[in-house]
Amino acid sequence: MKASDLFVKALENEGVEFVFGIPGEENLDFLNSLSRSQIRLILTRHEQAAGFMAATYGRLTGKAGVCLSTLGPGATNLVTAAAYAQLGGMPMVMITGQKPVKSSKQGQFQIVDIVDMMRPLTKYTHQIVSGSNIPSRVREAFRLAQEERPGAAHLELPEDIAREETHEPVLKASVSRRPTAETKGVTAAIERIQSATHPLVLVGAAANRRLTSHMLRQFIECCGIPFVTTQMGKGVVDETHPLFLGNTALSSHDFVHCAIDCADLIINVGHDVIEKPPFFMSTGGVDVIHINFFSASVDPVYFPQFEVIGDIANSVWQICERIVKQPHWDFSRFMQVKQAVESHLNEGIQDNRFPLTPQCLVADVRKVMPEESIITLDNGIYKIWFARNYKACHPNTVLLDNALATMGAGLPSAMAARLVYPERKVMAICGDGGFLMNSQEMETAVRLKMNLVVLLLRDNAYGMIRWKQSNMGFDDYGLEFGNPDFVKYAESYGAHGYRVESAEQFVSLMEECHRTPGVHLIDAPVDYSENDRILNHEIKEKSSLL
Ligand SMILES: Cc1ncc(C[n+]2csc(CCOP(=O)(O)OP(=O)(O)O)c2C)c(N)n1
Ligand SMILES: [Mg+2]
Repeated sequence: MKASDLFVKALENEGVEFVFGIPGEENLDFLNSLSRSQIRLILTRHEQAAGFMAATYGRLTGKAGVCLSTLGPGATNLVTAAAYAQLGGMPMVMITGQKPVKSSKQGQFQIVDIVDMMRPLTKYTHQIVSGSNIPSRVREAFRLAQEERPGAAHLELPEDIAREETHEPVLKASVSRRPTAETKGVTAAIERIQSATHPLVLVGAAANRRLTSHMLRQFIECCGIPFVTTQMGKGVVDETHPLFLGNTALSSHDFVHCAIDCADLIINVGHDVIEKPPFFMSTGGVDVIHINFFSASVDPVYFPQFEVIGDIANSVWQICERIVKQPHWDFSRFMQVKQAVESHLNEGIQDNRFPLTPQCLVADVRKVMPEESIITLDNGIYKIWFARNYKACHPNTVLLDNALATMGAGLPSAMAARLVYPERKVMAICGDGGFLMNSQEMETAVRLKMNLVVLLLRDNAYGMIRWKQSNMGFDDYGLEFGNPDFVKYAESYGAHGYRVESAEQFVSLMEECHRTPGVHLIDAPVDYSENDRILNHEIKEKSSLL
């Protein structure tokens, strides 16, 4: 068998459904083998977008998403996506080509040491030097990419190796279960929760990676302990739940931090330091129980006193089985915070000002998106508004990146969500800066006949940085740009383009887009003039009075 055929068989053996990417001449044997497989090639217009799609496929399914590029420039284009998957805990396997390694007549043309380049960005990076190693190296790449904490893995398949004859069989994954927490650690956690007066649950990214939703909800309801979410922990437990207090979109000085400040114990389910801190620990401050698949990396802002390490759902189940609800638990202050959060979240949601205000925009998007639908966010100031104001009802229905926090992933991740969940409504929400970093994928989406809505928030600027600039007392300088006519831009791809002309028209326009097949781009002018007043001042002042 040709080694590239064996490579594709090894991918089939891992259950791979899609390979996202752009082949180069060094991948042509692999591409030819792929053409005879059930695995679908999703040809993209930039390798970075292919990487974002593969990572999001991994994020949604728990199975590594696969992306493909050529050597040199194709592989260097995968760098940001590798970091996105690695920091975000998303399983992804990257396959890159290379010139022949045994003998080559091309000098150093296009040759970069990709294996070394990928080292700080991956859990595993390896050059395949013999066809017979393919089964074990592919299995190892998938094992490491998928095992907690998930991340990126990289395999380089040189041209001459891909063409070799080989006779190895593929290797099946072993039958195994994730390790579970040991009883004494669970007992210590239970005792600490029972002795606390104001325990609070925090739900973070890892809880969104596996099936933890059911057990966690049961635990919260059995004990009646209120919960808050991190940006990447949204939706694990329904945020419309009466015990939901709010999201830690801001790191401090929001209403939700009044609850965190009052808590004497935080039961931290699935958060780790890769996310922007939802709160800051300090010496002599609140105690934290870290419940996660892996132990906590110690950091000046995070040094939990207790750890329950193992499968999260199992740990929560063990705690739930043995914990006794305590009469001295006092959640009255938390519920006061909830009231303040809810009334602040309702402010401005019916504001008919045009251009649209962020509060109104988020509320309108929530109105048109059914509970199980998915929004994917690019990176900009609106991410804070969505994390804070948009209530997620189901796991992984708000896909945002609070780890690498890169721009450019909004559209590709929506496309991956579309492929994984063809029956759900999917909307990408992007700034005019981030959208144009991967807008070429509109062509891919149209070619694949996707039903997809892209909501483009236009302030003709890198708004997030302008907000920070103003917050830091700097003059407004250097962050405004011009834009193409987005309606014509969409149409030039064969997509539908719209421009929002009034606040009243916005909801019906989004509904019409969701009803009509095809790719839709909505150019929505936004009014960010109050970002600084609300996010930097008003929230701080009002919450300090609580
Ligand atoms: C690839 C990348 N480059 C730069 C940044 C820094 N950055 C964060 S948000 C932002 C501005 C985003 O602008 P836009 O997409 O228009 O969204 P807005 O904040 O204006 O709504 C920038 C430059 C980043 N996070 N990622
Ligand atoms: Mg912008």
